[in-house]
Amino acid sequence: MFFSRSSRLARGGLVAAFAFSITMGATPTRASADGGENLIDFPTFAGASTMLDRNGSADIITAPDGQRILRLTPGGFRQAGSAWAKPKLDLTRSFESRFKVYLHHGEPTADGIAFLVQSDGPRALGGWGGGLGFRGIRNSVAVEFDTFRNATDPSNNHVAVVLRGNPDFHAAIGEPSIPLFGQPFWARVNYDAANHDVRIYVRSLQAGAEEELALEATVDLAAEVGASSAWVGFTAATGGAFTKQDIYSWMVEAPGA
Ligand SMILES: [Ca+2]
Repeated sequence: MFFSRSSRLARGGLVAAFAFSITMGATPTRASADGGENLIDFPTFAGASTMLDRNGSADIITAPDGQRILRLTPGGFRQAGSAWAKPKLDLTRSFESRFKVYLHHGEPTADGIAFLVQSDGPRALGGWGGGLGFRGIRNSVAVEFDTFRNATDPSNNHVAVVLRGNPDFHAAIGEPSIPLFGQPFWARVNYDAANHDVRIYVRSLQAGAEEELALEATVDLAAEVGASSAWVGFTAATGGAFTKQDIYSWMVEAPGA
């Protein structure tokens, strides 16, 4: 494993501190105590417009609380949006991606968001509705947070790993205990490159909430996307039911040597 037990515990504390400071509106400090390297660091999306390629309905907007956020869908009919960080991510190294998600407004809830690594390019954008904005991005691995039950879905509140841009098939699936819609939550995607181990954690922002492991899967990211480095970012979509789907913060960190 890449992290020692003690550093894992330390990281958990840092993540908790991060979330708390953001919730309180303070400026967080960088999580560098373990010697990790911040590859992508958006505590908010202020000033991020030149560092993110955005497609379809995705845009950087000002939320009601004044924070600059990444809004993947603004709540319209049959929308799809994607946003990719300009620098590519080295998939032969371990990394951890943390992001704060808020999916809100509209019933029924639809359709959800996905965190992706993909080698199709910075203009990659997939299909609306159950396509979650990534259907058809063939050289990709998606971690989806799906809030609408399509025919091939187990529920309207599931997390899954999806390969080759086909959300009709889940390589691995989990159903977290927290609601993905209606309340903001933190997600953490941890990739251990040596063991090809992907772990997805979620945690409610509610006081006292504990992080839970929503899903663990074995996926060789570089082999799946057919490249040693790839674009990394988010997609989302709406269909006949439509909601606002926002990312408030996003960090990607490589662990220290
Ligand atoms: Ca779905």
